[in-house]
Amino acid sequence: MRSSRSWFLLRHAVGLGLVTGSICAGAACSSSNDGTATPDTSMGTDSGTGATDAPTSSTQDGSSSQDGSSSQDAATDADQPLTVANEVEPNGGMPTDAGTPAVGTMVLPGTMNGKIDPANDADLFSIQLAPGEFWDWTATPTSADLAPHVIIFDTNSAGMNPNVAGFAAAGAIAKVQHFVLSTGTFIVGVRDARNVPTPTGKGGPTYGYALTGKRATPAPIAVTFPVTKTGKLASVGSVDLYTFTGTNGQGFDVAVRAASVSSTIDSRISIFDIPAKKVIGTNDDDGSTPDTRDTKLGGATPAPSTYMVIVENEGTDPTDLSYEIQFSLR
Ligand SMILES: [Ca+2]
Ligand SMILES: [Ca+2]
Ligand SMILES: [Ca+2]
Repeated sequence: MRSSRSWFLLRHAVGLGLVTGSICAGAACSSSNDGTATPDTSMGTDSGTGATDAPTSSTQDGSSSQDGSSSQDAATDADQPLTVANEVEPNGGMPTDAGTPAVGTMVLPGTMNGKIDPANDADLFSIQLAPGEFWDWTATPTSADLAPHVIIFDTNSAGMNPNVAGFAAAGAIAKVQHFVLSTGTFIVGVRDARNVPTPTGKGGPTYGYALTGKRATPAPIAVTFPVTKTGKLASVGSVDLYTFTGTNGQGFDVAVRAASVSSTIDSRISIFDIPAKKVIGTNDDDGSTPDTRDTKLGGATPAPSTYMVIVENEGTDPTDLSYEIQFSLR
């Protein structure tokens, strides 16, 4: 019989395996992946500073009209009614007598109040998400004891949703931004970051948290090929978004450079067809370096549409979250 922890980690590991990606809509697309992903280790502090780059609009190439994020399922951050609930244990994924993992349920947008208690506790809540949605998650400790770690993952090992995670130092707020790529059965999990991936005994009655999930409005930076931009993620769990409308049918590549700019980001990129609400591909390693920091994703015969590019960090080092992103035509 599996322990709750092993179930959690199993799913987590499965999710990480999915992250490697390949590509594209249409026939001839390309990408590389290495089949590996950096495990979700803990520790470190959330850089937590700096805002996401402000959207900067740019003129499109005239081949199609730019609609920006107008086709997003926009929702305002403010005034969202939050469903507030308290966790009910057991919810750590321990199989029940029927063999079903014990998982709580969280209604979104909402707040779940819970505790990482006893030591090494994990709290898992099933959630309902849809492709194209953009979610802001925060886990706010109720004392300086908890170093919150939040992960959102798709329980389906054949799904198209990579794990997203964020964490913070003891007493600080962990943040995660999640652009949902595909339909799935999702779980949000809370632990103490120091218990990830190896339990260290952290937890207890003072390790409380308020976990909040709110809809956010994507504010992508509009780009026109070819162009190179630089960016900096706001935290280890934050994403940056870019959008473009078509390339006149011309093949293209989007590459994120982290290693060559001495960033500590372990990048991952995904491309999402906004009106079709369909993920085109995800890549977490372009194979160009011994590590997995750089990524590349593209297509030879892109369909005319408006796309969202999601830039994420799957690493755990917040030292330098800057990066360079290249949009090039073939
Ligand atoms: Ca708990
Ligand atoms: Ca629990
Ligand atoms: Ca990577």
